[in-house]
Amino acid sequence: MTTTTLITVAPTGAESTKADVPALPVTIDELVVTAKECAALGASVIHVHIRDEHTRPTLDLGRLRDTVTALRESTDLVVQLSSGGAVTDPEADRLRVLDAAPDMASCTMGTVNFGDDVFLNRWEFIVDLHTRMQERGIVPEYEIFDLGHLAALERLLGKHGLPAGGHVHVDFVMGVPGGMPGTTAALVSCVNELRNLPAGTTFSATGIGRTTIPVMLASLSAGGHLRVGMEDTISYAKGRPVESNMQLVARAVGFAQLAQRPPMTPLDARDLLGLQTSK
Ligand code: KMH
Ligand code: ZN
Repeated sequence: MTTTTLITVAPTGAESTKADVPALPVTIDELVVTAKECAALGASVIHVHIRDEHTRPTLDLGRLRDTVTALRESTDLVVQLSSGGAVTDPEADRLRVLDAAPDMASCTMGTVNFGDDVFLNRWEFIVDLHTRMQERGIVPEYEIFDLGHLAALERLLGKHGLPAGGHVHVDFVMGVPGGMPGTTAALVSCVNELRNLPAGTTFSATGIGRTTIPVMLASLSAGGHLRVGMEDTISYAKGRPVESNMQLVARAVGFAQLAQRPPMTPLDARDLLGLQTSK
């Protein structure tokens, strides 16, 4: 059982609007402030979606590059760019995210219904993303929205080899309407399937909306890591909107400490994830 906890903050996402959620960090400056504060609390990885000047989701390459630079200059967090973007983003734009040279990028392992939308991840697109990341030394976080996505990952690694750095890390994204439920039983099912993946595979988990707390507790008790943030949860408790990403990270740190698995440092996270330890 691991003795520390990797905490990823996912501060923005592509789904909430700034008008509905004014505390959402949408400018580079807001992202940097959030990143610094979350790092000080115990986050070691930041999962980044960016917005344009109108606060709409974008995959603009220049803006992505500026964001990576700004986050690197102001924190030692592992910078993970979303290659998922918004459900409307074309595949070419999603692949181009890698040109911003992040430490990590997400790689979703299959198509999933996503509320009223469809989050499309064709097999050939997944292979393209995985192999381009291998070539560039970008470490993937494989996003698992459903149990079958783990079977797809087993197939991917069997056909195309291990990711850059050699370590496999997955993130269970639970409670998306259309994906697996955010329950302990579903998390245990996923953990059981990890036996088909390379020894040492690690996992984090995040529960969307009101599943955030059950998923957090289940993940900690199963030896997993945590992802929290306003990408996934905008309500702190019934009738209490989230005030900031820091509030969610602080709660995750509290749970991790109660589990006697305090947050790991960004350096330890780099080591765990198979990233180069010099920035
Ligand atoms: N916004 C979702 C459609 C990822 O970042 O890779 C996709 C998502 C997953 O958030
Ligand atoms: Zn995301």
